Amino acid sequence: MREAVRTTCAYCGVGCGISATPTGAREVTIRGDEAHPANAGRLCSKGTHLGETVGLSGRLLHPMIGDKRVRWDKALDLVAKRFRDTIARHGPDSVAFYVSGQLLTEDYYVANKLMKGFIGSANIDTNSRLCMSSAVAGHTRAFGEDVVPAGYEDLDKADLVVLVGSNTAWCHPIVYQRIQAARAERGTKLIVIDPRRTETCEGADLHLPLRPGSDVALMNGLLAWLAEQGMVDKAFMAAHVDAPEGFWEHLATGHDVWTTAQTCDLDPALLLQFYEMFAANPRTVTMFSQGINQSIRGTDQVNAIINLHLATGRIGQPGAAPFSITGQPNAMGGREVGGLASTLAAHMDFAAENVARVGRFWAAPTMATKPGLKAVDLFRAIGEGRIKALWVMATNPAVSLPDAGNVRAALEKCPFVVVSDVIANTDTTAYAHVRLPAAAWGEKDGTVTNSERTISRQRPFMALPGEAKPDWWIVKEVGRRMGWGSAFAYDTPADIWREHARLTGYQNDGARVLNLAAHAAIGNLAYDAMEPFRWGGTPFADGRFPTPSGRARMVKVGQMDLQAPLADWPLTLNTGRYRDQWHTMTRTGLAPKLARHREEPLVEVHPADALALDLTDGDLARVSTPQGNSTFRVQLSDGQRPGEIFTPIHWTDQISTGGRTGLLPRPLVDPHSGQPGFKSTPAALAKVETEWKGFLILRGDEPARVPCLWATRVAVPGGALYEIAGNGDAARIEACLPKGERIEAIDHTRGSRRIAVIVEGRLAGVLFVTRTGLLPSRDWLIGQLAAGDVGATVLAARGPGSQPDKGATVCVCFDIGLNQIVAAIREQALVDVPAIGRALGAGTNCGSCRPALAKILAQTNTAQANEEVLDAAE
Ligand SMILES: Nc1nc2c(c(=O)[nH]1)N[C@H]1C(S)=C(S)[C@@H](COP(=O)(O)OP(=O)(O)OC[C@H]3O[C@@H](n4cnc5c(=O)[nH]c(N)nc54)[C@H](O)[C@@H]3O)O[C@H]1N2
Ligand SMILES: Nc1nc2c(c(=O)[nH]1)N[C@H]1C(S)=C(S)[C@@H](COP(=O)(O)OP(=O)(O)OC[C@H]3O[C@@H](n4cnc5c(=O)[nH]c(N)nc54)[C@H](O)[C@@H]3O)O[C@H]1N2
Ligand code: SF4
Ligand SMILES: [Mo]
Repeated sequence: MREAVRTTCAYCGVGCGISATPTGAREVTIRGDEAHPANAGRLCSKGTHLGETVGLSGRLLHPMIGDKRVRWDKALDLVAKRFRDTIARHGPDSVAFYVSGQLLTEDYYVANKLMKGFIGSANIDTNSRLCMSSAVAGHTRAFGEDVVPAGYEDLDKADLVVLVGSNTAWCHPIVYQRIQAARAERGTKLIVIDPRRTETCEGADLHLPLRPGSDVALMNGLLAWLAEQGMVDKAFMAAHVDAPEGFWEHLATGHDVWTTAQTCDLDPALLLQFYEMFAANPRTVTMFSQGINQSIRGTDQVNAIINLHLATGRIGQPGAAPFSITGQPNAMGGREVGGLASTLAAHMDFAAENVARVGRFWAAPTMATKPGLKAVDLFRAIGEGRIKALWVMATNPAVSLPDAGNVRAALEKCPFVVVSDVIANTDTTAYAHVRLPAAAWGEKDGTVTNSERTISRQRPFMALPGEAKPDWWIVKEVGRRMGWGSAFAYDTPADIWREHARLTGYQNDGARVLNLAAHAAIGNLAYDAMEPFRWGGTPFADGRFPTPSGRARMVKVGQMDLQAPLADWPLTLNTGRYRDQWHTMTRTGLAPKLARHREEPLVEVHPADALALDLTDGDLARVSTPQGNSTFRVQLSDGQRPGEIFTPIHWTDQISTGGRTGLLPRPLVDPHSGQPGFKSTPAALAKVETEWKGFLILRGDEPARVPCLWATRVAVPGGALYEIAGNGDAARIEACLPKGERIEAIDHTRGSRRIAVIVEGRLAGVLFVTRTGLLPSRDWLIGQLAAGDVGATVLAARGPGSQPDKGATVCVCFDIGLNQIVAAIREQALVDVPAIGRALGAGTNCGSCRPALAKILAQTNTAQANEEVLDAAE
């Protein structure tokens, strides 16, 4: 066994430290790094199961031109030549990079420098445009610079935490656990503002299920009420904050409790409870993410929150801050290097003196002098033929951009598409002329910045497989081949780090808070050994802001008009994440344990809507919008508001025939930030009938194309499970089974079909289909993939003395299902989450399922109480 390597988690912006101990060439034991300030040793379900994703299944291992493997030299020469030729013929703005918050800072820096300093265009945008560009725009409007004025320790010190548009329990689980610890230890109050009742609400004191898009009305209403109560911090305002003309007059009308309650569709009593809790707790952290940012008025929503904090002086103080929590592991690093089309570099914009300064520093021949195209506009320009060469790095836009059908049409038309990815076949690489194999997590070497501005090292602990290369290396090789050898003469990530850090300090007299100059003059060994550190200290503690006047700015924001439902599109579609999947599933999709939490893409529907549409749990239904349609499995949920449905963003063409959320949202964006309004799209829902349903289990990781209406794949130990449904003869599905010894039971009258294929004594494939009956639990059959001899009784789908169905997996660490938990609560009269932990182990490792356990406990107790009432009545 080799020594443990300290690195940082591959996934979310919490940025947890990991201690990775390689146990084989592509095997690793993962533990939380106790010395890391972000997590102090804790990891959520995704981090805990990172080890399941480091195999080579599906990896892109060689440069490819079309379907032909080529040498690196050939691929890089082609990329350089095509970009050079396109620029020569059509100018610098005819090419573009579309990059990602999943690049390391060093990768990002090199890509940004090549585009903005040498190609001479700012057409480099990033998936962070879809993620937190409204927060960036909001910070810049209020503070003069994109600085997040909070740290995780503020959550320990706050008396009130308000989560707005954030499903923290699923998306930032370690931060959520920290908030829950503060609740337990200090009685910190927690309020959740989200149209859906998510698991984040399980541990909250108050949940405000507001009408989507009404957050400005809510925040303005609160500020108007505070002003009326005399709770505005006049001294702080006078010393440090400018409010625009008419700001208070604007709030003085139309923001009373009744009007606000009506706009937000909330009970006025609930609203007042929120107001009073906010008023009573000066130490407030308001944490927000996509429910705020991903709106066509996202920037105004951000400023409505910041206004509250400025007006009450709740900023720059321990436990008091507006806190934009970031999604991707290096969303913040991307902002620091300036990798958005709307920023230049190192927290500088395109003001002439900045362009000159950065041009001097880079010794750049052709500086971009104006912002480039933002993601949605950029892909529109590709579709219109204005951009003729595109390089995509570490993102999957064919899935994740709004109106993805049109994005695909644009990619199809683009004369030259390069994709750098770690995975060979994604919905985006399908359009690539050139695919470049990038280094993946565990091989990459560089730095990332988390939500609280802490910079940490990602360190490699595995060798680069095949011909994979780090992203920075790929970009600098293209830069060199385009003729700028000396500007891209980096040998190691440390070379790039030093240059980036120097630029942040270059001619920075304090006007820019971001200044890493103190970390610039370090040697390679010191870079390797770099400990996590946070830049910026406690921003704004002295009440000074990086605006020309040194004062923060309130922004006058009004509630947008909320449309009444449209006749053809009567529902509102909201989209977001699942606890155990990451985005387009290229990596979490490889982990059998993570697949168990949600095995199919669900559309969550309020029971009243389901009744009207004749839908029940487990049906298939088509979600349509003016942009497109896709089919999902129905799940009834009283956590939805009536009229609103929710679908997950994770499923792609690679793993499912349905669940394609990306096809559905409108490509409408916020006017300041260009961030799309992913959370709210007019939609319709209709049942999809099928004549039969079934499942298919196949050994190995070669994906099968199952020819039927519904087929969705998840990884299981040793193979894959497909849930399937369709019309007509199901016999054609048999073509998906491998060749081998067949055991079969086919009942034509009842339309049932059970087939198992045995190869060399081991189970290689199973197909179960029924037209009328029920299907057995898949668990035992899946277990047989790993077992040795399989007997002739395999079609019974259960072994001797096999256990009852465990139900949907809740705790992935210990593989505990819903049915087991309900049974234990009932039989052992368990009263709280720790008691469930003692009885079953569930929730005692990573803790990600504790909110789910709390919910199951409450539901089981209610069901039991109802049964007792009924019993008593009889
Ligand atoms: N498990 C998991 N974790 C992740 C990720 C992942 O893919 N999987 N991705 C990471 C990334 S990149 C990101 S950006 C973050 C995202 O983290 P979050 O922002 O927490 O996640 P989402 O599920 O996108 O949306 C958050 C919530 O906003 C609510 N919402 C919708 N409309 C409104 C509204 O009008 N007002 C309010 N107040 N709320 C609204 C939704 O109902 C939803 O519950 O997660 C990060 N962490
Ligand atoms: N409807 C809807 N759409 C959304 C959202 C939503 O809430 N609703 N959320 C948006 C948000 S916030 C985000 S952040 C995006 C995320 O959307 P994407 O960025 O498209 O999603 P990922 O699956 O993370 O894509 C990352 C790609 O990079 C590859 N990759 C991983 N590591 C590396 C590496 O080191 N180098 C290279 N070159 N490639 C690598 C992966 O295999 C994968 O193909 O989705 C956005 N889209
Ligand atoms: S909260 Fe989970 S996914 Fe996010 S960084 Fe920590 S371990 Fe990784
Ligand atoms: Mo994101």
